[in-house]
Parts: sequence; C-alpha cells; structure tokens
Amino acid sequence: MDHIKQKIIEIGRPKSETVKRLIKEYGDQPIQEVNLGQVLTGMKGVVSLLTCTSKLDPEEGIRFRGYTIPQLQELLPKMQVDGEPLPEGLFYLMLTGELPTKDDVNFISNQWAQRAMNIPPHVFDVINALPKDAHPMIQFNTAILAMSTESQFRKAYLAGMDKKDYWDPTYEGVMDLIARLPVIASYIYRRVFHNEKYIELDPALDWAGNLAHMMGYEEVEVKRLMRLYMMIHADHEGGNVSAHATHLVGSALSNPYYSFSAGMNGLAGPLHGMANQNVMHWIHKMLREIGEENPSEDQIREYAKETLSKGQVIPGYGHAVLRKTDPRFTVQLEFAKKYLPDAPLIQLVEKIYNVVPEILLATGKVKNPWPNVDAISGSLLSSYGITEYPIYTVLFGVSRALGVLTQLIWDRLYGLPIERPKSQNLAWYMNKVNYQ
Ligand code: AMX
Repeated sequence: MDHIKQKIIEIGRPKSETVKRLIKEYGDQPIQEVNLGQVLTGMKGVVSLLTCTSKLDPEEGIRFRGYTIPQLQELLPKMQVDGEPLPEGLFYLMLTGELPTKDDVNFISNQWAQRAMNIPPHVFDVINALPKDAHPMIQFNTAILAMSTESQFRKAYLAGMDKKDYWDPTYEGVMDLIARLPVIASYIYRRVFHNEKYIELDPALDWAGNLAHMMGYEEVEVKRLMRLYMMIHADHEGGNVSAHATHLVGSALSNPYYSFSAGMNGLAGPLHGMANQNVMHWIHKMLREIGEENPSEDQIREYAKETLSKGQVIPGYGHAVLRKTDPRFTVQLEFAKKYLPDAPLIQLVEKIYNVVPEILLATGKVKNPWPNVDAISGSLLSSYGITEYPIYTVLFGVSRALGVLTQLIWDRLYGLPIERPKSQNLAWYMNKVNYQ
C-alpha cells in the first residue's frame, strides 16, 4: 500500500468514528432554521452538506483546507521557483489536509503519468463515433462514462466488499480518472480543432504541463498558466452544481466515473462552467456589433444594458455565494498583468470590469455585481492562442475533478449514506405559510 493510502487510513478512520457518533449522539440537535425563500431560490445558505476539501467565504472567496489561493501560491511545491504551484500538490492537500512535500507531489505526478498510459481503446472509439461538431463537453462526458468499464469500485462491490473498505477502490478509480482526463481533453481538442494530429503524453512532465503539451502548447508560460488554471478551478466547496451533483450521484454508491459524469453534466450549464465560453461569445458579439476592436466604456455600457434589456444575463458576473470580486478573477488578472501587459483582450476585460458592476447594481436585484472566475479565464487562454472557446469548459472540468473526486473519497471514508431530502408540492408550502 502506498504512503498516501496509509495516510488516508490514519486520518480517515477516526473521522469516520466521529461522524458515526455525531449521527448517533447528537443527530437530533437543530443546527439552523430554514425559511421558505431559501427553499424556493435554490436552497442558498441551507447548511446540509459535509465537505472537507474547501470552504467558500462570501467576502473573501475560496480557501482550500484553510489556505487562500495567494497562500498556496507561496506554499505549494512548484516546477520553477517563480512558477505556479503544481495541482498535484493541491490534490494532496485536499485529500489529506496537509501541505505536501516535493516528494509527495512527484509521487502523484508519476502515478498519474503511469495511470494515463493505458486508457482502453474503446474510449477513443466512442469519442470518434461522435460528430466532430458535437460540443466538446458532450465528447468529454461520453468518454468519462465509457471509461467506467474500468471501475474498480464496481468490480469490488460485485465481488462482495466490506463497507469500511469502499474508500479504497474509490481512491483507485479517482486516481485513474484524474490521471486520464488530460489525455481525453487534449484528444478532443486535437480531434476537433487540429485535424486529428494527436500528441503523445510525455511521462516526464507534470499533470497540467502535460495537458498543455498534449494540446500542442510547449511554451513555458502556457504550461505555467495551465497549472494556475488547474489549481484555481479545482474546488468551490460542496454546494455548487458540479460538486453537489457528483456527491449526490456518488451517494447511491455509483462509481467515480458515473458520479463525476453527473457533475460534468452540471458544469456544462451556462450558469455554471459554460459561462467561460459564453463570456467570449458575449465579448465577440459586442465587438462585432460595435464594429471596433477597442470599444469605449460608454459603448460597453450600452451593450451591457442592451443584454439586460433582452432578459439575458451578463456572463462572468454574479455568484450564488460570493459577494465580492472573485479572487480567482484577481489572480488571473495579476498573471495577465505580469506576463501579458499589452494583451488587448485583457485590457478589454478590465474595461468591462469598470463598467458592468454598476449596471448590475442598478438593477436592484443582482446580489453580487462583481466578476467571477469566468470573466477573464477565456480571455487569458485566448491571449496565449488557445482561441477555441468550446474547449474552455472541458478544461474547467479537468480541474474540477481534483476537488469533487477527492471529496468522493471522503464521502466513502465518512461512510455517508444515500441522500434523500424531502420534497413537497406548492399547496404544502402555501399552507405552511398561511398564503392568502
Ligand atoms: N446578469 C444579469 N442578471 C443577473 C446576473 C448577471 N450576471 N447575475 C444575477 N442576475 C439576476 C438573476 O438572473 C436573478 O434574476 P431574476 O430574479 O429575474 O430571476 C437576480 O439577478 C438575482 O440573482 P442572484 O441571487 O444575484 O444570483 P443567483 O444566485 O440566482 O445566480 C449566477 C448566480 C452565477 C447563476 C448568476 O449570477 C448568473 O447568472 N451569472 C451569469 C452567469 C455566470 O457567470 N455563471 C458562472 C458562475 C460561476 C461558475 O459557476 N463558474
């Protein structure tokens, strides 16, 4: 058994005992009052999930196991001293709650490179059977489901497995799945946008560096950006659609492939992970309509108002939890200012940032007028030549696997049962509040 699995057993067993005692001895204690408005507006703020990988503060943004993104940029092992942290380190942190050593990170990098080698050929056949113009998220998710033929969890469950061991084949499946996602994502990218000219995995490279390499980008800065991108999109606590869907489907003991696929179906929605692609549509439509490459703030203001007047959302702005500018936006802007000070798209993103919040605030209904992670990620990728917008949500998905699948291992360690909240019809709610 490798040292990471040993560590998981060490820290997981006492935690699972704590969960059992909490249910048995404290289970009838109320923790919160829920009002009708919360139920009817997407359960916002209803505390009902157990998530250990990360926590989202409305004002401050995301913390992974207690660490902010700038702290992790300092503390996690890197490829170069002035580079971005390796996402392998974030995976280790989310899984164990401890900062990794460089050896831990190298161990995971090697594991993932090895596990990425033997993807069964039928997975590529399934992708190839889809039309090339099928959205990359369709191709990505189809491949994820096709890989579930490999599920160790399914096999172990059928063979008869003790509940307390569920975490083990889950861990194995999660490691395989995460390892293989860059190969799948880059295969789809090269298939759709680069005439099927595929590039082999380089076992000497790290996970995110390999993704850039297999997509066809060898520049140091693109690899650096990919490591940053993979880190900041990895997790956003448990209630966002992709995390919640992965967890919910996982609660039926569906294997990691089925569970992650559910999460990816949610990520493909325009209000969630597809927003990064839609931001680019919104920007390019604006440039076409205005007829200028460098529109003024007044022109952007008019275009944003027009979007709202048509009953549409401005993609890249707003958030269900955050109430300030998303630190994932800020860290990308800082990256862009450092490495791409003159990129026209980044300057445009800044202009939009100067204008859009006040327009959203003026509606009187938008709870968070500030930019989220998606307001800039596409412009940054585009500025490095990755201009094929439909791949952006796939990249988001590759990263999101790190958090939601780590949590799935923890769901098994905690021994969480199947989820089954209660639903009621409209009459029940009307009656409950004496609706007149
Ligand atoms: N543009 C226009 N209207 C917006 C808006 C935006 N960017 N953000 C919120 N609103 C509207 C809502 O549609 C809602 O209108 P309604 O009352 O007429 O239905 C009202 O403001 C109140 O919504 P809210 O409580 O502020 O937001 P929410 O929690 O319901 O939704 C989110 C959050 C992200 C879906 C929403 O802000 C949005 O649609 N943003 C644009 C899409 C986007 O960028 N999504 C990516 C989010 C980050 C991610 O998951 N990757």
